[in-house]
Amino acid sequence: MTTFQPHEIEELLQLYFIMGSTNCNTDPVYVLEQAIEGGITLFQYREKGAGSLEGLEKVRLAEKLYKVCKDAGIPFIVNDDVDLAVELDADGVHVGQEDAGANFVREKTGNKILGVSTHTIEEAEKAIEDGADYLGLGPIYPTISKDDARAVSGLTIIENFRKNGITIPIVGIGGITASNARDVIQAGANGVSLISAIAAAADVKKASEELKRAVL
Ligand code: FQP
Ligand code: MG
Repeated sequence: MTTFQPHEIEELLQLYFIMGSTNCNTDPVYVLEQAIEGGITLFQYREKGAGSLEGLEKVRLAEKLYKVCKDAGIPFIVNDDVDLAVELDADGVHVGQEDAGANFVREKTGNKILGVSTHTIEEAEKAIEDGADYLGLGPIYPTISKDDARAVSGLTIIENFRKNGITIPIVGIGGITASNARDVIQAGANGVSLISAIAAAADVKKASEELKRAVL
């Protein structure tokens, strides 16, 4: 595990790739390697949903992907599973409003990166008070990667958060592609987060490179 300063976290959010085995059409290790070659700046392991790995298999894949990240100098964030993050000594954890509370996660994980999904200014203020390092906002656009996604928020959620004095790092998520990524940054986000636009691409490296150019 590596610790990061706020300005470093802003930079890490630039092209934030999220993935689990069910998002990939081929070997997840290869997909992650290709995405890293294409220029992703941060990775989240999100092993979730129908057909996802459980138990030891979930841990084994996490270990493999963490190693790929470590070798490349890309920080490794675990979605939802605080115990897994602690067990692996991952670089961070991401939790939403239906997951373990951010204050609890902060206490359990020390100075690991803590990301929190928020949908309102109130949730954001609470997350910041609880020690969040960054906020995930979305779905900005319609998405196919999350069955239980909320209503689309559009870019206005990012603009509103900034107008209301939320200054901590923000990453937009949900339906982001190379065509709309620039708009998400222009609305006030520090970066974009995506699953399908990279994991399900025919050429993962090329898709990552295109996204990288869009957010630069
Ligand atoms: N933002 C981000 C990040 N990562 C996420 N996993 C989510 C939002 C969604 O708990 P949550 O978090 O609402 O749903 P799920 O656990 O199914 O992903 F900011 F990192 F891009
Ligand atoms: Mg969650």
